[in-house]
Amino acid sequence: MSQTHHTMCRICSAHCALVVECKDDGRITVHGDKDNAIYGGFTCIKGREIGAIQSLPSRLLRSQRRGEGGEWVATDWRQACAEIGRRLNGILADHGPRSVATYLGTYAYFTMTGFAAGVAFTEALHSPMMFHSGTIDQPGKVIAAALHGPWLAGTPPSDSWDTILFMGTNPLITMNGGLGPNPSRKMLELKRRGVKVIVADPRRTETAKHADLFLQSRPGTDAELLAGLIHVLIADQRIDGEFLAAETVGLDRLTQAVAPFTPERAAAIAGIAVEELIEAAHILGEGRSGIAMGGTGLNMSGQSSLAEYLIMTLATLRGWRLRAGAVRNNPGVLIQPFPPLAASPGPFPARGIGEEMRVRGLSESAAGLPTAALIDEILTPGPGQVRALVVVGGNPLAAFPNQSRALEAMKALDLLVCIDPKISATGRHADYLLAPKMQLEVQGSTAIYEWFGAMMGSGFGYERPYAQLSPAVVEPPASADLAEDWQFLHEILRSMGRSMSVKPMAILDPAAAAEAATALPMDSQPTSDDLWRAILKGSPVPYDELVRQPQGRIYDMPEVRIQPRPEGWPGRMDIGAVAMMEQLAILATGDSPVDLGFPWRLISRRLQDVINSNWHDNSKQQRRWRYNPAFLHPDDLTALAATPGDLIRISSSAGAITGVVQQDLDVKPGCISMSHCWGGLPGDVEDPWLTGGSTSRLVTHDVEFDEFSGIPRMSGIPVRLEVIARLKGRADDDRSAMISLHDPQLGYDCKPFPGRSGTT
Ligand SMILES: Nc1nc2c(c(=O)[nH]1)N[C@H]1C(S)=C(S)[C@@H](COP(=O)(O)OP(=O)(O)OC[C@H]3O[C@@H](n4cnc5c(=O)[nH]c(N)nc54)[C@H](O)[C@@H]3O)O[C@H]1N2
Ligand SMILES: Nc1nc2c(c(=O)[nH]1)N[C@H]1C(S)=C(S)[C@@H](COP(=O)(O)OP(=O)(O)OC[C@H]3O[C@@H](n4cnc5c(=O)[nH]c(N)nc54)[C@H](O)[C@@H]3O)O[C@H]1N2
Ligand code: SF4
Ligand SMILES: [Mo]
Repeated sequence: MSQTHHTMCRICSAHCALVVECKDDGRITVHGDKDNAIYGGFTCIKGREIGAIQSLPSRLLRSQRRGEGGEWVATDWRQACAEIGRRLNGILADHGPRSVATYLGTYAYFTMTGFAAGVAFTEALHSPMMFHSGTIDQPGKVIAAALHGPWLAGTPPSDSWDTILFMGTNPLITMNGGLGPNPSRKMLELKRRGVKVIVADPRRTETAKHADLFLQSRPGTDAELLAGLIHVLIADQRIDGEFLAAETVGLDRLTQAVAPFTPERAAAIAGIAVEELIEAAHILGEGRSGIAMGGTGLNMSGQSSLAEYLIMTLATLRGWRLRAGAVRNNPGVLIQPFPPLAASPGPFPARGIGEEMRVRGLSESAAGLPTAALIDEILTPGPGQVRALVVVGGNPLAAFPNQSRALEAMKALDLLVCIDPKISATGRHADYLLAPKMQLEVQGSTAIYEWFGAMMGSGFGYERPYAQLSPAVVEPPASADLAEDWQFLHEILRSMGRSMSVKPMAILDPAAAAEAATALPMDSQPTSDDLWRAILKGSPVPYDELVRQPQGRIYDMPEVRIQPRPEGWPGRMDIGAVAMMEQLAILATGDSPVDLGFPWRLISRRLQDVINSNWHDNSKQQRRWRYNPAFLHPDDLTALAATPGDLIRISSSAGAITGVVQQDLDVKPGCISMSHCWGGLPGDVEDPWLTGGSTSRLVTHDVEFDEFSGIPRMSGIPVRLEVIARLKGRADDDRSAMISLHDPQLGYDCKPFPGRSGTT
């Protein structure tokens, strides 16, 4: 007899519906739920391995503290929390609330409990220093919304689209915004309907292979490319004049600011043919409904806020906004969406809204605290210096820019605590490792995906009133001593004599959410149910109804129609935001800076089978790649006199790493495409075939950065390449065949490797 349970995968934002079968012998199998109306059985290898990753040898089954001699000592988790509480009390008493910071990473978001509790924890300490991965991801989205002003009704539904523009995103693989859950099905559907897809990316991505027009643009030129497209749209009068007159201000300023970006000039900067730019503008200009969506590539190449602002502005110029009278396709199940109004509240402050950083003139922005500045906040002495860091579901030493400086920062802390199921790169320098339960062992919901949808419009989230809330489906191993991520934070606060008040994430309006916060009991251990009720307080469908449908469903909801803008409503979207027009004026003055000596550009990308620094050690997820190859166009291999399998040294102004060369016809010549969050730490003996290389080590965090969010240039990084070891023969797995060209020794043991080293 086996038992079947329903749950959802929380490994990436898509939250696919899963069926988990627990066999009598303890084995579990996982597959997509074919009966699910939204996903239709769609999953990826990561989700299907969700059971396997819980029993990897690297998994921590007990919390650990650092012993006298620096060794790890297993400890009762409550005991560890009490010790952490004592040390935090000491640091707070000596240095004040600003000395304790939190960093909420990917799995704070995807568990959602980590995020809600992380916010509550930081607030309970009265610390303003809550950092999260959003400001080293796509912070330009929120900055753009602030400068431009959101459109409350949202974006038009995908069945009305005839045009899509993707820039620096590959949603078919990453589930980033654009194609929703089950993106391959959506892409086929859209293509069948004749929707025109334009993709701008230096790499012909899996998504780009479906494009009607692929612009193989140069990294770091999205703003110029967008300015050129907008130039043509305005010149050809391919803009929705009536909508713009009624709902926006700033068209004159925009027209003037894009004037220098003639199609010829913009195309030359972007490294594409002028005919391609004009064709793209024509496709966009014909489109009656659609979306324009940027991703991490657009945000990481030095133009985050401006490029996101221009892509948002382009959609507004075309009038791609849901209008009065239309039916809202998802009135909200777990999350209260913005009011159904065909109106904008207008711009809101993009920066300078909260805590000032002590460095580089940065401050809290609409996108949160600038995470790249956390490194300096730890390393810069003086009042307010950060001395303790609590990391929830994140891995700063893999993910933060400038790995060498980040390492110095982690080492400089008086106290580093990681809530993480493994000893991550960051965990190696922690004082405490708190071992959490993993996804199948805890209750979960699809709320974070709906939340992304409510915040960012269609292409994220669900287009139907779908939701899933499921209980834990398996017990943790009998020998384990684990707690849920939020329980650690509650227990630390309890030991410190503090209270914990959780704001509902179901309510988007910050003031209303603060009003509806739930104070958790501190004299007893609250249950998961207590926490989820607090997170989902105010959900359009009541919690008690949600728990009755653990397999997820589309709810019958009353129809919501978009209402016209109320009489006297003052807000208008600003398509000529002065700060952005100033940035355009600077771009218009000259060519991009020349990085002498660093002729190649290292561009970011994601690998299909792993996510960030996670589960690189699971054999089924290593079938394609065991490491992060350095993908280069064959022309560049010729220029370097390199063959696939050779080792190259990749150097930037910040540092150097070693990469294994792979040939890839899809990469733009002059670019080297490599995934992030691999490699060890500076000082490690790194085997590029086993650990890969850390692209963060090539990033400076304080030289070129976005003035709003502080995100530095993490893609389009100027680098130099040099072959350091060549294959003797054609056996590209046989490492005994490697000959070092420069170093007498490669620094690691070149034993032959079983199995192939990967295929494209
Ligand atoms: N399989 C898998 N899925 C993931 C992840 C993962 O690691 N693996 N990570 C998750 C996370 S944390 C996130 S934030 C999302 C991100 O989702 P995406 O943003 O879709 O991520 P990428 O696939 O890296 O796509 C970025 C693209 O930008 C291109 N690019 C690089 N520089 C530039 C540039 O200057 N301009 C333009 N136009 N393009 C550029 C790259 O070639 C790449 O194709 O994915 C999530 N999903
Ligand atoms: N150079 C470069 N740098 C980048 C990027 C890039 O493209 N290029 N991408 C950036 C982006 S988009 C992001 S989002 C960041 C990623 O930033 P992070 O979120 O800091 O990094 P991850 O590697 O996702 O770390 C997740 C950690 O959570 C742990 N974890 C897994 N499951 C659970 C769980 O259930 N509970 C808890 N508590 N922990 C869990 C994992 O073991 C891992 O250590 O990196 C950024 N850095
Ligand atoms: S696409 Fe994302 S949510 Fe779906 S199975 Fe894969 S990792 Fe899980
Ligand atoms: Mo991310």
